[in-house]
Amino acid sequence: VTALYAGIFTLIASVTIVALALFISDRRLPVQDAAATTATIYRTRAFYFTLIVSTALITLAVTLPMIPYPVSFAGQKPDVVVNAQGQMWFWTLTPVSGARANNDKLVLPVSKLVEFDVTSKDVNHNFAIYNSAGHLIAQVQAMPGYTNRLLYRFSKPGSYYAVCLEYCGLAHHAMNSEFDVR
Ligand SMILES: [Cu+2]
Repeated sequence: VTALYAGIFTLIASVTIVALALFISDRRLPVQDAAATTATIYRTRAFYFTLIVSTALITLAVTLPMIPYPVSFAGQKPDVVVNAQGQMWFWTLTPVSGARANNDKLVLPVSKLVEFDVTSKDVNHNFAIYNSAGHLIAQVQAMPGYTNRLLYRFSKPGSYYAVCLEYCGLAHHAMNSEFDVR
């Protein structure tokens, strides 16, 4: 449904832009000397430049606070540390401190700050965390030879899934590990 709305919006916006361009190009300027024409062109250019830049800045200012990412945890000390290693085609989630594994399944505490140390053993993967409703709640790139730190505080207990979001080969879709928050 969202994709349909986006498509309709893009169609209407495109048609409006083309119609405006045709309307503007159809108007004839009165006969003027070269200097006056140049001045008119410069004025028009300055007007559209100001219009476009201010529209972009206002849109940015209005929409930026709506970005669906959690507040920054920078500078905070994590309560829990977990190693998350990607490999074709599975994740290995190993508790380092503050968490445990129950029958090989990772169990994280609720409302504690969790640090995922994310890396890859082979190619680039993307470590993404989904909740049981299928909503993406955090993600970071998993790169060979480099560790990315992803900080997240789980506010609700339940089942969560580590999923790969970077196409990494044949069984990319199967790179899906469940863990619990209690
Ligand atoms: Cu993948």
